[in-house]
Amino acid sequence: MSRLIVVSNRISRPAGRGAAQTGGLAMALTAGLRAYNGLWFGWSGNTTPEFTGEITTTRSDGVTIATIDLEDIDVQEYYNGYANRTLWPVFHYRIDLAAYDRSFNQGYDRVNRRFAETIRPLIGTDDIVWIHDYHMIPMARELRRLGVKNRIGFFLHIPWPARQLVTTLPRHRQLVEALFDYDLIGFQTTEWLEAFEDYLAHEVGGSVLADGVLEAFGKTVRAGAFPIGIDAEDFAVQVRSAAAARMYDRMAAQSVFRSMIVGVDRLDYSKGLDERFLGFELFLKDNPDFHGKVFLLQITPLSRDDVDTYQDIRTQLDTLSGRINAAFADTDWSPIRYVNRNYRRDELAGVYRAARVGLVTPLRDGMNLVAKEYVAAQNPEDPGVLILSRFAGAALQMKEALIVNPFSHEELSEALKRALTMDLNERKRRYEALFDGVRKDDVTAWRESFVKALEATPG
Ligand code: ADQ
Repeated sequence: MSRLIVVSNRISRPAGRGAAQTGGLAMALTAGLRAYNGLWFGWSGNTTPEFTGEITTTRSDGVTIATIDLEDIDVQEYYNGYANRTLWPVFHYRIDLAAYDRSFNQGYDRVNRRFAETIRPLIGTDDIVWIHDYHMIPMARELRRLGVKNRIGFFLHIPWPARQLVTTLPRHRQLVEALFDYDLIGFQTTEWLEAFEDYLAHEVGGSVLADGVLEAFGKTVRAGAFPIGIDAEDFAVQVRSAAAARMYDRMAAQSVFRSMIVGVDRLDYSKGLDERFLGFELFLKDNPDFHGKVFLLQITPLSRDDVDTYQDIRTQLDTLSGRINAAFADTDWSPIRYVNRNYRRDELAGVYRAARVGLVTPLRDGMNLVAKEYVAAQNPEDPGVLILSRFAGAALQMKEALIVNPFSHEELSEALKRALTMDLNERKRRYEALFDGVRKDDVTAWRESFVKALEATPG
């Protein structure tokens, strides 16, 4: 088959199977590229005083990695600006947090053009190009302008929001039209795909033709739902590792006579952390008999710390966890352990396994891989219970979880009680169905179905 070229904003270096690296998207792409002798192109994460387009190439574990440095202003306008201050909040239903600034648009277009111009000479005639996520929406348009005729696919890792939100974006029409320069657009779920189709029908007179072909702007594009999964095989290796066992023992020693509830999320307002803390607070108020018998371990590495909103939410969560602990703690017990650091994947696997409840309650999430990792880490003989937000893409697949509305503190509180008191038979039944899905719909199935669909497009 042809070579696969993957383009994404950031790159994390492949570190081999079983390596304890982090990152949902990074894990997924590394696994994919290894199978296709692929090339992965993106921003190095470094800045340079003046953009040169100089590519740094390294080869690691069957994957060629090509990176470029960006100027400081690029990072401000494109990454911290249009991507994370405009698109991310709007696509996660937080138009109240979105900033619209002309310089952000310009930076976004400039960086996409720079990416396209730099990678253009690396694209061979038979290569297929797979572009990832909201940072890179106009990249196909730029590549087409440079004469690239190859098949180009796009995958959106985050939700596609309802059209009433998309239309708040000052340049929504151009943004959507740029997607019609791809051969295939992939969404995480049918819900996000339908929202996209709804926008086309109502805003630009588009229509859905047969076989997932969409028509608008006098062009056609194929689109489909391709739910991402975890590298289940690799995760099984992590779960069986010595580091996972050590972490499991450490956590188990902490939870003698106590049940642990775990949350693992980047620090982001879309993850619903304050609502989660408030739901847990209500649970403690409503269930005094659980005092001293349960604690919530919330593992939350800081992210996007250059963006003000992220600093605000950090302060908010510090205050909230402090307040709840002050109100309920006893000499030998604090209800919330709130930890702002990264763990290795094998260590996380041990933490998940030791937790009686996995609490995954984003207010809006493209998919959510933590839900799948939590299930994959469970002991089949004594599995824990997954509580999952109905607003995570994963909820469409993981129906045997306890599905909740994360905005409702009552629902969170009731689900916690139900999970903590669920009998072994019901826990096993739910776990087995969930684990089956996690194993079957893994990252390999995702990658293969997308690449196959892209190869099958008329080009
Ligand atoms: P994210 O918003 O980053 O991804 P998610 O899918 O939950 O969300 O992936 C997070 C990953 O980071 C998981 O693999 C998790 O284990 C890891 N992680 C989180 N906290 C960690 C910690 N403290 N230490 C180590 N690892 C940690 C985006 C979209 C999602 C979509 C993914 C993949 O927002 O909806 O599921 O891309 O498409």
